[in-house]
Amino acid sequence: MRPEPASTTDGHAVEPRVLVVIPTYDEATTLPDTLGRLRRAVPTADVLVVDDASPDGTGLIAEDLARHDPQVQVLHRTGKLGLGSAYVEGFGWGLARDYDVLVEMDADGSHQPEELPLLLSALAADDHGPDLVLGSRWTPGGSVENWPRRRMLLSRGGNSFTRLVLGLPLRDATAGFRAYRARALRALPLDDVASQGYCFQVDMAWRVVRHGGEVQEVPIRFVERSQGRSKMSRQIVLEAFWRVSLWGAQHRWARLRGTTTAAARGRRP
Ligand SMILES: Nc1nc2c(ncn2[C@@H]2O[C@H](COP(=O)(O)OP(=O)(O)OP(=O)(O)O)[C@@H](O)[C@H]2O)c(=O)[nH]1
Ligand SMILES: [Mg+2]
Repeated sequence: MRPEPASTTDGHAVEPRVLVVIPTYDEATTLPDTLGRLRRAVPTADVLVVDDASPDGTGLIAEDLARHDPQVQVLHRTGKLGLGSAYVEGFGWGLARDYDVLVEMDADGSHQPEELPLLLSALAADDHGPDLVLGSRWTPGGSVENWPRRRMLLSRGGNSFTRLVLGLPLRDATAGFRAYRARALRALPLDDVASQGYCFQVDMAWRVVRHGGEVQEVPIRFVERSQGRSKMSRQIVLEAFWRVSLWGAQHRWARLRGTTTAAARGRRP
């Protein structure tokens, strides 16, 4: 799942083409600042905003920003179809245009665009670098600012549950600030992704690991949004709980069947 080292015909290394996918739903108050900071922090990266017909007019604001900046594009969808499908559509858009790296980032200011170079350099460390880099809140050096205690507990508890049930060796599998090598995404089936809420993040990390990909965590500073409204809901928490439980059960069952089939094969004359 390693990307070809990008090089010109005369052998010089070229910068990987980076696309940052930003899903938006009612982020009129946060998107302009996030986008401005991102464009200053990593001027070579292109941006795709995937807006789900936000009632607050985020789509129009994004259009206006795109009109003044050829590196910003907007994908308009018909209604609130969920974070997971927004990313899958954004990835499809980027892969069809031959980007080398696809980044996930929230519009709400929780992810610091100034930290994106840390993720990108971890990904590009060398040809044997990771397939997916997570901006991790719970790895040493990572931090969370302005979260109430119950949100801390939910995130830490969710990650412990994921480690236990799936055996994923990650501190922050629900992290939403991350960078994928395009080649790693191309190797995955994405048309059956059904996760909508933040379990989409676990789903994707789990898919990369199951396909033999390497995931690395780099510490980030996560800052609770100061404007707009969180889309986190009880439904999203419940979705994560039942999907992770189901994946864990399916995985154990498949392993058990693999073991019994192998044992049965061993008994054959
Ligand atoms: N296109 C699209 N974007 C969404 C949808 N739901 C959330 N988003 C965006 O996804 C990003 C993350 O959403 P948040 O509301 O911050 O949710 P969260 O980060 O899981 O929760 P908090 O930790 O409370 O901020 C933001 O940029 C949202 O606008 C959706 O259904 N469609
Ligand atoms: Mg958020």
